[in-house]
Amino acid sequence: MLKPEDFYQALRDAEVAPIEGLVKKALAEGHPAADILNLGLIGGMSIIGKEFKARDLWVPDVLLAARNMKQGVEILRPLFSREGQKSKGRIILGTVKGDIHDIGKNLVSIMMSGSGFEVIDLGIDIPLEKFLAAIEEHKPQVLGLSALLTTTMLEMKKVIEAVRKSPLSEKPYVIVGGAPVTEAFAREIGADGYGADAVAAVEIASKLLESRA
Ligand code: B1M
Repeated sequence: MLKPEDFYQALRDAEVAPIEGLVKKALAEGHPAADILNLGLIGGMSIIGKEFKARDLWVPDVLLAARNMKQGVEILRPLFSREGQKSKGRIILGTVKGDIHDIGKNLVSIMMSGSGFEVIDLGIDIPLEKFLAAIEEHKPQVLGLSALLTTTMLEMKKVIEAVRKSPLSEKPYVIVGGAPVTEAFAREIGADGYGADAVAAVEIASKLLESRA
């Protein structure tokens, strides 16, 4: 049985070796990669989040945990990838302006690639002009926005409005997600879809493309 507390301990370590060891051990024991991700890494990170909120941890501790988490995710990445398959559609992903959180967005990127989407990941702290330029250049069917702060959630609304008002002939569907984002908020800001997690993001993007076909 995978215990989030074990992953929490390894995420808090100053070295990356413990988290790498834990992920590799779980794989060797036959745990599915999705369980290691959801129960282990995300479970451990949610304990970090609670302690950060309670001020039992500080930004440097969380930065360390984020570095360790990324390392753990990298080990799992190939297990979610499906190289060489026909593209299901193109998606541009990015964390909106003012926001540098990217662990969740990176998971969405991994799951999208693993499900056959061609992913163009713009990164973090992306201003709306950059989203618009990338849409014009790459002509994606879907734009995915991530935000982790209550303050930056509102930036998503600005991006959606700018996409809708733009003179682009083929406008992408816009899906949104991130810890503070809800289905109701997504509807309120005019998004086409909301994903509570990375798997849900893939499901909604796939559904939207099916409805267009
Ligand atoms: Co920040 N941080 N942080 N942080 N941080 C939160 C978000 C916070 C909730 C912590 C807390 O107080 N409990 C809080 C926000 C409070 C609020 O807005 N109400 C907070 C704060 C306050 C801050 C700073 C302001 C702290 C400071 O400087 N004083 C600062 C802001 C910097 C900035 O962005 N301008 C800051 C900084 C940081 C670090 C840099 C230290 C680090 C980020 C490192 C990195 O990402 N590279 C960090 C971290 C790690 C966190 C917590 C602890 C963990 C976030 C995380 O990675 N979770 C977080 C606490 C929490 O969320 N409980 C917190 C794991 C990840 C897998 O989940 O990102 O939710 P998540 O992604 C999920 C879903 O949300 C969804 O799928 C993912 C997989 O299931 N999803 C999508 C995400 N994007 C999606 C897009 C989709 C669909 C689904 O469609 C496109």
